[in-house]
This record gives sequence, C-alpha cells and structure tokens, in this order.
Amino acid sequence: MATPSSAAAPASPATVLESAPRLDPKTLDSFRRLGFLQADLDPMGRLAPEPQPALEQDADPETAAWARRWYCGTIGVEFMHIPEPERRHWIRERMETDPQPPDRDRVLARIMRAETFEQLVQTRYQGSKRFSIEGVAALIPALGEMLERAAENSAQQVVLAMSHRGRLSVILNIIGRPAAQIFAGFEDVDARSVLGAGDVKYHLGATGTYAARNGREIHLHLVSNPSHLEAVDPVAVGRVRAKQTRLDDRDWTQVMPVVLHGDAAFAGQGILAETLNLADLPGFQVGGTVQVIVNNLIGFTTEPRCLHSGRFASDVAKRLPIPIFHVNGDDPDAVVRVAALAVDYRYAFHSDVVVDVIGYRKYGHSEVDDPTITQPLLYKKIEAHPPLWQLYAQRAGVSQEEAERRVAAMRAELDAAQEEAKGLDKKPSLRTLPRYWDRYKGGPFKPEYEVATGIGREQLGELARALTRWPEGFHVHRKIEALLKQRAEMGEGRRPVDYGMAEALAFASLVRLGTPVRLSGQDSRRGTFAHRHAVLIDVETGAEHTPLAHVAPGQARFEIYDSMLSEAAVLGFEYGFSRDYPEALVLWEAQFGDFANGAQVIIDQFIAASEDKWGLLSGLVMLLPHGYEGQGPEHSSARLERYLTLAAEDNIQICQPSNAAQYFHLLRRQALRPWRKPLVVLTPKSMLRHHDSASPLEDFGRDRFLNVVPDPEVANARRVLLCTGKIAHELRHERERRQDRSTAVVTLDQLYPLPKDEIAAELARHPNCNDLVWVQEEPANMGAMFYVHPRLERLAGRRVRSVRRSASGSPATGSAKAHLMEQQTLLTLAFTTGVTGGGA
Ligand SMILES: Cc1ncc(C[n+]2csc(CCOP(=O)(O)OP(=O)(O)O)c2C)c(N)n1
Repeated sequence: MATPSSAAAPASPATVLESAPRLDPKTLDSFRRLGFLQADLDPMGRLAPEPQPALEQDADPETAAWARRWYCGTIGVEFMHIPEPERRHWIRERMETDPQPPDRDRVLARIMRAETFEQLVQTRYQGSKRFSIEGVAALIPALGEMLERAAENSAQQVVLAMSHRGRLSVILNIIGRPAAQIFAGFEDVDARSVLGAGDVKYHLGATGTYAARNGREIHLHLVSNPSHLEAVDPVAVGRVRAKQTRLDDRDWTQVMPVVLHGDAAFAGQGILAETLNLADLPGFQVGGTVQVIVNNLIGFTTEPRCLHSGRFASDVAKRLPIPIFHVNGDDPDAVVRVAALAVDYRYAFHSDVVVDVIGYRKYGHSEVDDPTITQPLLYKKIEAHPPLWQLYAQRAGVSQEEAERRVAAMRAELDAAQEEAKGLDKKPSLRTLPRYWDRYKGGPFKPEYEVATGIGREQLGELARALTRWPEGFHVHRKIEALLKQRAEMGEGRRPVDYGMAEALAFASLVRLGTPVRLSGQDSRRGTFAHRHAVLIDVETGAEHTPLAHVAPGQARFEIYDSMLSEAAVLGFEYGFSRDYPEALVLWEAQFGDFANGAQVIIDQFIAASEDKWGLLSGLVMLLPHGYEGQGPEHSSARLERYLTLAAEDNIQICQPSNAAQYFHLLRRQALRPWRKPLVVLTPKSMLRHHDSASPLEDFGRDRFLNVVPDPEVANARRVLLCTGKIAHELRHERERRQDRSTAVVTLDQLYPLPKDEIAAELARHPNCNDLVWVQEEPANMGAMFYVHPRLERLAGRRVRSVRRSASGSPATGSAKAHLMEQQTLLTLAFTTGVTGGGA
C-alpha cells in the first residue's frame, strides 16, 4: 500500500480535542462509527434514519448534540473500519468542522444547465430515451468540483466511465462537447454512415478539455461503454494504468480515474466487486479510483430491498478499507463538499473512495417507461417535488425572477444548438484519438501490413544468452538452473526450441527493439504448466530476477504479473491497457481456455465489437490453453467455436500455432504489424515441452508465420487431413504406425481471417487427393467444424469428410480412459475413407 503524500489541509482545522475538550470520547466514537445510519440522506424520505440504541443510550447529551451536527446531517460517512489511524484522523478532522461555502453561483449554474438540457430534450424529443439525470442533478457540480480538486493536485488527465444515467449531460456539461453534437444524436443525422455498425448515443465515448480555476487544463476522456452495466469498470482502470505508464506517473498524480455507477448495478454486478479488488495489486494499481454512485434508490422497476441485502448499495465497497461518503442529492453544498473530500483523500492516500449521491429518478427508467404503475406513491411525491435549481436558487439567495431569467437564457442557447444540429449532414465525432494511434490501422487486412518476423541465428544466440543468465550471487533453484541450461542449448541450436523458450525469444526480441511487453494472468509468472519461469526466485533470499527485463541496455519495459483469480476484471483491465498502449504487446492468459467464458462480456462487448460499434482498435492477445488431454469437461476446451461465431469483417484474429516457431512468429507479427486487431491464441498444454511441437532454431529465421502449415513429408497425397492443434501430432504418429505414405497432415494455424488462398495452394499440391478430411478433437457442435467445413467444401469444390466427437452438452468426458478410447477412434476414423462421423 502506498504511503501518503501531502494531505490537503481542511478548510479550518479543528480537531475535536483542541476545540471541544469536554466532549465524551465514548459518545463521540459511537457517532463517528454509526452516525451515518441516522443521517438525512434521501430527499424522498425512503432511507429513513435507522434508530441506533448505541447512539442514544448512555450518551452524553452535549456531545451527542455536537456530533450529530457533523455525522447525522446530509452527509453520512463510513470510515471507522479503515485500519490506518491517520486516514481516520484525516476524515475526522474534515468532518468535524464547518466547511467553506462553495462558489454557489457556479454550482447553481451547473445545476441549471443540467436540468435545462434535460427539459429541452423532454419536450423536443418525446418518446426517445435519454436516461435523464434529473433527481440527481447535483452530480454535475460534484464532477465539476472533482475536476477542480484534481487540478489542484496537478492532474493532467481524468478518465471517466459511466453507464446510461446522466451520460449525455456529462458529455455536454463536463466533457464540454458542443450541444449541437449531442442533439445530432437525437436527430440521428447521417444514418447511412453507420449501416450495420455504430452504437446508441448514450454509449459513445467522448473527449474534451476542462479549464480549471487555477489555470490548469485537464484532458478528459469518457470511455465508450456497452449496455452491460459495470463491464466498463476494469476497462477504464486499465486505460488509466496505461496512461500512467506512458507518462511514467509513478506517484499517480497525473491521471485520475472517476467511475460512476447506478446503485442497482453497483450492488449486483460481480465485475464491480472484482474491479475494486484490483486497487492495491501490483501491476494493477492506479493510485485510487473515485467511485461515484448515482443513487436514485431504484433499478429499473426494482426497489432497494430486492437489490441488496445490506442497507446501502455501497456495502460491497466495504471489502476495501476505504471511506464511503453518503450524501443527500438535494443538498448541492454537501455534495460538492464530499466531491472535494473524495478527490483530496484519493490524492492523500492513493486509495479508492466512494461517493454515494442519493437522490431520485424523475421519470421512469427511461423516459418512455411509466413509473406510476410500479411505484405509484413514490411518483406522486416526485411529481410534486420542485427541480433542484429552484430549491438551490432559494438557498443561494437568488430571486425566483432572476433564476428564471437565467434558465430562459440557457434554454435559448440550447434551442439554437438544436436548430444547428438539424442542419448537420455528417455524424459529428465526440472524440479525438490520441496521437499514439496515428500509426496503426484497423479495417480489413491488407497484404501491405505484412512484416518479416524471422531473426538470424546470431541474434537468437545473443537473446538466448541474455535469457539464461542471472546476477552474480543469485541462488537459482536447481530445477530452474537445469531448465536454463537447456534453454541455452536451444539458443545454440543444439536442442529443438520448445514453446516456453520460443515465447521468451519473441518477448526478448521485441523489448530489445523497443516494444514494451505486458502479460498478466493467473500464475503466469511461473506458468500454469510450469513452462514459462519468467521470474527467477533466489532460493536463499527470495529476491527476484526477471531475465526479460535485462535483455539489453535501453530496452523497452517487460512486465509480467500473477493476476488475482478473476477473468472478467483482469481481461477487461488488459483490454483497457491495450487501448492506450498500441505500441506494446499486451497479453492476457487464461489458466485454462475454458475459464475465459467468465469474461464473456468483455470478449463480446469490447474485444469483438469495439471496432464495429465505436471504431476503436486493440491489439490485445488472449492466450487460451486448449487441447483434449483427458482432464475433464472444464480443462479441455477454450471454446474455439465461440470466437469463430464472433468473427466477421476482420474484427479479430484466431490462431492455433502448431509448433514453437509458429508461436514465436505469431507473437512478433502481432507486435510488428501496424494492423491492430485482437488476437485469440489457442495455446498448448502437454505439447508445451513435447519434442513433437518443438522447432529447430532455423525455423525462427524463416520469414514469417504460416497461416497454413504444409506437410513437408508427403507430396501429392491421396488423403489430406486438415486440422488444428495437438491432434495433428497424433495423426502423424498414427500415420507412422500404419506406415501410410499417402496421407498428408496439414494444419490450419490461422482460422480467422480464413487464409483461403493458402488453403487452396496447399490443396493444389495434392491434385490426386480423393479423401479430404476435416479432423477435430472437439464434439461436432463445438470446435471449428461448423465454420471450416462448409468453407472448405466451397473452396475445394468437393465433398469434405469430417471426423470429430459426437455432439455433446459438455466439451469432454470426465474419464481419462474414455478420453483415450475416443481419441483412438478419431484417429482410426481419420484414416478410414468413406466414414464421416464421431468418435464417441
Ligand atoms: C448486466 C446488465 N443487466 C441488465 C441490464 C438491464 N438494465 C439496464 S438499466 C437497469 C437498471 C439499472 O439500475 P441502476 O444501476 O440503479 O441505474 P439507474 O438506471 O437507476 O440509474 C437494468 C436492469 C443491463 N443493462 N446490464
């Protein structure tokens, strides 16, 4: 955990002991602990203060009256669970004092602008969804104040993430996009430009600049967001980490994340809880995220009692030792005060902090829903409740007449912008991409993007030497010493190179060239299958040495992290990182490919779709161990079929390298091509160190990755077995056993984009083939069959036989013996002309 830097001073420091020496410590302690339960937090009175015997019984009345003022007003703070006394003290000091009044004119203007915008849309675009912020409009001055405090703390960039509620208002009033651009979304201008693509207006990302009072400019970035609530959380944090890494922002000053949530989503979505857990983990820390709950005490039609078991939606945040500020959304002064406290706390302690702004929702879930059907009583009350600008104008001493005049002026400005939007004929872009994306390409693959990926023997030798040495006096584990010796022999060409070494050589060659490499996953430093050993541990001292970080002077960064045991948040984080570091090779590894479906939302909503929806690219690599080895239904399949159904318009690449050299070329290709596309790699398990998949050193000097790997042993075959992955090696052994000289085994190492020309060229090498077969280990309803088979028939212009396991509800058998029987059947069928079918 980081040590505090400078704790910003409170408005007028008044510690309890200095200012009020006669107060009863026990009573005070009770209020500090439990006062929030009696605070006045809900403008609609739903969160009625909970009677707390501990606050009343045996309390010293004078102290209770004094403490109630600080802890039971419109702010309720949970902080006594924080173990560090200086942090609790920091909060106490600031809570137990009268704050300086905010710039009320500015706060009022922000509320007016927010509510006027919503009202205009309400009248002009009836029936369209906008997810109004009315009821929690104090969010807008709160965000403004957060930016002011960030500027005071020397921030250069703030990354915001949020879902639908109030998003358009944030884009207008905080990010600062011109109103006409936002209205263009309602006008749906230039619809032709997004036929079959694009996204709804309240999901789009936006960038802007905030000019703070102290003269600083803060670059703002609101992250593009899918409907899937909270899925954006780890993506935003990963983006912040990448920006911080890029700026070498070691004390987490320059880039601050602010993530906004709905109360129902905060309480219900597991990915939020996962993301909170990243806060202090090596490789994932960002120096604290400001978490804001835009709390209207309702989720669609569902009430809080059905949404969370605890009293507050924020209770899940108590998994971290961080403060939670609840604040009544109808008291903008208090909201702004809490906003400032939250950012100052983040900067003081590099900690997450939660701001729970409690208000209500003026309309239905969207403006087309009628909430009086499900919450009739509540909505009678809401109907009669004045808008916040009226309440606050009164408090700020602005006459009704003057307030109405200001609102009318804002309305006129927005009306003009709406007129302007009607005249637009091009869809405006709400964002500017950073310069570091200039060099990179998306869209369909073009041959000109191809690069040579081979490297010479001498260079390979040099890299291997760097990878197999360790500092003087470092005590290497004896098994690792033996492994490094073998790797050194591989580098000299005296032993075939295995996957582990191939990967290390790829990484080493890239960092030496200046391409940073970042890899995370569960147990990735050693490698689930004990094949990587990227970090050496001194057996005497526990010290660490990472050879890849010491390849050459001036090399790029090499980072590798054992991640927490999560798929969704970690994959989301790495995707986010890749979005702000296109020059780096960023990889996420699943423990077994099967577990990646725990991150399906990130795969479907971001990795596969972000270019189509938002025009945003990523070069993220997913390493997914895959292969049928008798380890049961959940340790066999990376569910290749899922990725193939997601593939279209060259949105991703799906590869299964059949040997170590292929893996090496594939990783280098991914980093060196200017084409930035997510890459899904099915990686081996038992074959990691198997001599069948090891490669001679010469293959590393070959020009490039082969999308289709021909059979070097058989020309003009009578039978061609086309497959991917481990089964190719087994088919070759079966062929040998049968002494079959007329069967070729060809592997399709790139499945998507399908290398049609290379497949056709390979088939042309076997003009007398009369048995073309697709062979896969997976059941008929899984694997690549559904995708390859029809395309292959079209390409070959003939019937193609298929050999695979019978369709099944689960990917594999739980019995190792049954697995072997099935596997043998597959091999037999592959060599039996005329039989199509399953091996189980
Ligand atoms: C993962 C997921 N499940 C369901 C939905 C459908 N949905 C959209 S908004 C919403 C209610 C959200 O409530 P809350 O988080 O309190 O935010 P609010 O809309 O009240 O601001 C639901 C259930 C969704 N978008 N994402």
